[in-house]
Amino acid sequence: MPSSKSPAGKPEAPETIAARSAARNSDSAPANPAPAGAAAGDLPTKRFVDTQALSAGMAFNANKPAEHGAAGAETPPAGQTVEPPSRVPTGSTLSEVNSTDKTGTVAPAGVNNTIDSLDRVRVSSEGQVLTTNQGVKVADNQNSLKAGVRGPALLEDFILREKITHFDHERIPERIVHARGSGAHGFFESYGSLAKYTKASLFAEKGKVTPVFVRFSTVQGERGSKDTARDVRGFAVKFYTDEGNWDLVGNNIPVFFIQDAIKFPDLVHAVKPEPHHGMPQAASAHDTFWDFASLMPEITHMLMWVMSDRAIPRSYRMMQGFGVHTFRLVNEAGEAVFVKFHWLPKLGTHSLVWDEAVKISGADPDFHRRDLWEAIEAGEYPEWELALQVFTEEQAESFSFDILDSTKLVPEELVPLEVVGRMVLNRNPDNFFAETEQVAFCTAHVVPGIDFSNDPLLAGRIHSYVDTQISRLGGPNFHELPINAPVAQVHNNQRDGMHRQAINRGRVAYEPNSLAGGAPFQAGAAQGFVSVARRIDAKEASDKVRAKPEKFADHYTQATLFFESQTPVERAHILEAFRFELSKVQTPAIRERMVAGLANASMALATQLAADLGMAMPAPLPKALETPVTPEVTVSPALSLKARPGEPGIRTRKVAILVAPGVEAGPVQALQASLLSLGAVGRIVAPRLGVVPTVGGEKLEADATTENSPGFLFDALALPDGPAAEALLKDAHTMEFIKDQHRHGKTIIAFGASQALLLKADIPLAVPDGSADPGLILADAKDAAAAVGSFIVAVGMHRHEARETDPPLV
Ligand code: HDE
Repeated sequence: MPSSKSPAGKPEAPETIAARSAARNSDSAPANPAPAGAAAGDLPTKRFVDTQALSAGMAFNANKPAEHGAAGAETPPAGQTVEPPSRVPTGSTLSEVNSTDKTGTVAPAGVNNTIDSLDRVRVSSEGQVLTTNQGVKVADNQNSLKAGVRGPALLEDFILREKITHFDHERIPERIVHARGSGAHGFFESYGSLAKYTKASLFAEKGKVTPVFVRFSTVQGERGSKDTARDVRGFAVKFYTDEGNWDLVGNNIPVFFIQDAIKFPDLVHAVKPEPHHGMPQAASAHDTFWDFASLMPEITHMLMWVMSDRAIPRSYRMMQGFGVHTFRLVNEAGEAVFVKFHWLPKLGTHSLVWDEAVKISGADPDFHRRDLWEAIEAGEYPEWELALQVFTEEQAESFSFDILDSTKLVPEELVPLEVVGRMVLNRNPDNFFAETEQVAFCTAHVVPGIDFSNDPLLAGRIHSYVDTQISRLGGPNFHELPINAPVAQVHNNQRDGMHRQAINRGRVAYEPNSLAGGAPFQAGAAQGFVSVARRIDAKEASDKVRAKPEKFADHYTQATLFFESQTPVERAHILEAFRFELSKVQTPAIRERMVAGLANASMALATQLAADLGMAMPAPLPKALETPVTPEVTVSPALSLKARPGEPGIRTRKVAILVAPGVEAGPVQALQASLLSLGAVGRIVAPRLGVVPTVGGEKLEADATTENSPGFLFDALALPDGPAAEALLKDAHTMEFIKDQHRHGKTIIAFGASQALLLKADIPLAVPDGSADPGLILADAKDAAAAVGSFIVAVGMHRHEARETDPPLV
């Protein structure tokens, strides 16, 4: 207790006693300052005295004039602050000095503990006893509490009720789009300083490392839908920079369906399962999507991409990523340039073929999730390089397209890519729900040095993500969820709301203030985020309008560019995809309108499509812009998937080694060893699991079966020598296995006797043009080693397209 005697033991003066008495009330204080020395040894009085001194230190709001007029807009001053005389006046309570295991000690000055590494919330139950959520040990987790062994169950069973109540609420709403996804942790490393373009701290110097969390996703399907649907893939990266979180929420396709955010709900309603019967799941092949598409000609460029093999990637690890919109980079001097962001996969860009994607979706709907998880578990960390296309506003003005139009890309031949860093994903989440499901990306999350352009689609996104997350994640405090919290300090006057976790010290939750010495105070232009002031020029008047810039009206030039830049096989796949999708449409008028629109992008494509759909070729749709646009480039090889084969080799590819009792084990085991040494996986697949008797008595065990792991799940196939081949001849699963491998362009090696299997499966030894099939390797016992060498080279080619015919021969 504070004493009413001075330290020397003399009774205190009446003024001191009065001041100390007054300081013990929380609703008023004397008009006069406390006498000198009254605060000594008396905390309530010290709080009163120090608070008065702190507040008086801010005589007036000195920054007020800087809030007005244009002059200060680009360089707001730092907030006004006063150093408190002690920590007493800024605390919530004098009793903060009393600590328990629960309260902990006084908050360390200027620290927000909620942003500590994820270690603060990791839970390991190794060797621990089961408890309730209140920490009460549970004696019996097998029986509910009953009145007698035959019941009834009792309402007082708080253990049962807590368990079931929590279970009842385990699900949260899924994302309205991009519901199906998979994520991983990793890091970004800058290759050098980008100071000339941007002050963003993650690009400050060579070797600077920033933690990231990445989530890949499909767009249309629900949370439990298949991975291999034909769809654009989300590619969202959260950079936990030391100056706050930057989310680059991109896709694996550099353009988008629409030009203005106001059309997004229409697009999503059109592509989602039709509302009357809830079908089809995770598919655009239905009337409402193509009805909308055929009435929105700006979609044509994006349609070319989503009908291409880009929309059925082999792996998340083998996709490019794009920021899509034009953003801005801003340097220390406040100079801004435009930028487009690109992710380039180290493994190159590779895709499935449609027949394969359809089959995989049945056998393993988690194909991409499993692939990402397994690669990281195996230490085969996926890696991308970040590349920028940087250009000035003057350059942009001269382009034949508008850089604010998200249905257009900037050809690499026009503005080359600058590689500026790399991203490695090297850690799987501990818990799918806590991390991958609760992560909340947002285009509004930018850091100093990165800014928006006027892309009207981007503007809508800046609003949408936070808004949707408030309902998905149950209130406004989802930024406190461990996966979303930044590693940079968080200090502001936002308070309360559902599920608030931070326990803020002190009584001040407003700014300006004098009672907390001004803190937290505005950072000012020197440290804080300042929007680029310079407007993007528009020739049109700056009236309030609902309109689009004129260049947005060119709906077809880049659709043509994309189509013309594809290889013949890629073009054939685009045709087949349109044919499949439109064949699922029930309304002939929609098909007709769609084909008529495509005619404006490629007459060849549209004519063949009309023939394949059994319809007469319609007249091309009228164009919004009849004057032809002269593009800077008419062919861009970089737009083909083949432009980026990635590093050579077969790392992480999966090879089925098909065996049966009576297998010649030697070559099989040698092959499995070679594959492993090259970073690939050879999997022993047999009609049944378990030990497989071999000719030479070697120990061989199958860990997969033709039943649980069909052929299309593998990148290549090896067929064994020995009497096993005869057993396999009688197994129709084997025939399907081989046919699918062949049809999907995969490499097949057949040792000795198993060549009979190829014969039975009707596999031609040559490709349709008569030349030898480079993906078909026949191995004799004597030259087995050389054959394995050729096999590995052929697997490294990924797919043998020379086999392809429409329809398939096998
Ligand atoms: Fe999104 N988008 N989007 N989007 N988007 C969402 O946010 C939206 C767009 C993208 O793994 C939602 O948290 C609007 C373009 C990804 O969690 C929602 C518009 C691009 C993800 C939303 C677009 C994207 C989303 C749903 C047009 C590529 C998944 C759940 C104006 C550059 C992020 C959520 C993750 C998710 C709105 C267009 C990419 C509803 C309004 C263009 C990768 O807020």
